[in-house]
Amino acid sequence: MTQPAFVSSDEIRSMFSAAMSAMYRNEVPAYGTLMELVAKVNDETLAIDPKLKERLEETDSLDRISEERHGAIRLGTPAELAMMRRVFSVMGMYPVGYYDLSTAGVPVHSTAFRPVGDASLKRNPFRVFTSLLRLDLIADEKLRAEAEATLATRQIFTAGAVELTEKAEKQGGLTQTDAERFVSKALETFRWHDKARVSAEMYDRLHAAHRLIADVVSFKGPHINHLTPRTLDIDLVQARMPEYGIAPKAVVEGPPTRKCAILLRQTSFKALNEPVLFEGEGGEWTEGSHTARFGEIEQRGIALTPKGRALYDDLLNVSRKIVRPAADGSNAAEYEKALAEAFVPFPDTWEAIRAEGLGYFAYSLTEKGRKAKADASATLDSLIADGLVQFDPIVYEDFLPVSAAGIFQSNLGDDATQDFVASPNQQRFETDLGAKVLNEFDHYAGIEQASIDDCRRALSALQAAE
Ligand code: OOG
Ligand code: NI
Repeated sequence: MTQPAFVSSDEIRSMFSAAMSAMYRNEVPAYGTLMELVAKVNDETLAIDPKLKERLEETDSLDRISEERHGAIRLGTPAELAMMRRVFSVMGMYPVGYYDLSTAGVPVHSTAFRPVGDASLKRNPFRVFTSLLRLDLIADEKLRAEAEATLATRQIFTAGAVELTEKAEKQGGLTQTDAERFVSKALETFRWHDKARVSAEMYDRLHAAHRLIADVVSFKGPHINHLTPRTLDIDLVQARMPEYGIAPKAVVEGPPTRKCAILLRQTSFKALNEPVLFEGEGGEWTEGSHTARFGEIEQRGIALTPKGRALYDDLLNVSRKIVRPAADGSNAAEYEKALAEAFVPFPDTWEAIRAEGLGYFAYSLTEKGRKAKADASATLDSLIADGLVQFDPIVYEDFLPVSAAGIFQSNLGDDATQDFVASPNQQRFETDLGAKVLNEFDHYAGIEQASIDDCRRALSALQAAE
């Protein structure tokens, strides 16, 4: 008997992100408008920069350029997090990185479920920034107990999604028919529900403790709170949002505009105030509102080494000591100026970034290197100097805690800043997750090393062929 063929997990992720995009555009029309603007700016940028277009044609699939790169959800319990890991695993998405956001006044810690490996990222780069609410940071014990009790009685996964996840685990994959069913059943978890599970009175108390707590505890599931396409010119999209009737957050998060893009720059439009219904004691529904969902854009640059990242963190700190971006945008221009000035010490050529060991690069043989009788044991620097080996930046595929906090804050309202005692607890997070998260630096270093090994192997083969 022949086994029915399984669909690849990359394919399931592609189906899933397409379904999520369609659902979100339908639920949040402003997001559809943002997508149009992003596609237009990407087209314009490519039209005036044929070199960029050529490079993207070689390294990326140009036709998918404006597709979503990430989304985000916020979970309420360890059990939800553990099950979510299994669901994402079916789609080839694994937990990478640990982000403690308590330091930034947001009572969550997080990871990003994402494809690892070049081929999977190229096929579809979709990832989900996933946060777990930290009820241990709620000071009010009574409220904490109530929130816990409320969360304990919800089931965010459909029976079909659970069943098909188990099936995929047992069989090692899903057939096309099962994969399609899985995608539609898994999607339900991310849907918006306008009927709250708590009374208006409880919602108000949760909201007063922290707006994020109300967002996680009050609803039937962890509605996707934003999706994020890739833009080739984030400053231009930010500047044009108002023309399209959408209100951008005050400033772009992350590094300043540079020739050599580093890490990640992101901005969003402000979360919308949406109608929700609360059930009264007599079973009647009363109208209220909730602010959670928005749209975001991102532009990615090179992954930095621990040394590069430390320099980035230092310079960001320097700029924020000079000007802290105000939520209302009133000092946006000053902030941008301070940020640009603070980053002057960060080299802005690939050669210097490489020479100083600040970024990760993928190495490959040049045209000349592919024909040469080079000494395979020569140093990398001399192979580069001889024009035999070239290097390209490895793209940063993860997130930045300070930026993430900025995105959270701008969508929680200006009054939401709150101090928590910094208390990263990666061990607790991993216990709840039921797995260890991948260390992002090890991951990039591994990609870099593999590319160097490939070069040496190819050079040795050429030498041996003499
Ligand atoms: C997640 C915010 C983090 C990003 O792009 O840094 C994030 C959230 O608001 O739930 O998505
Ligand atoms: Ni985001």
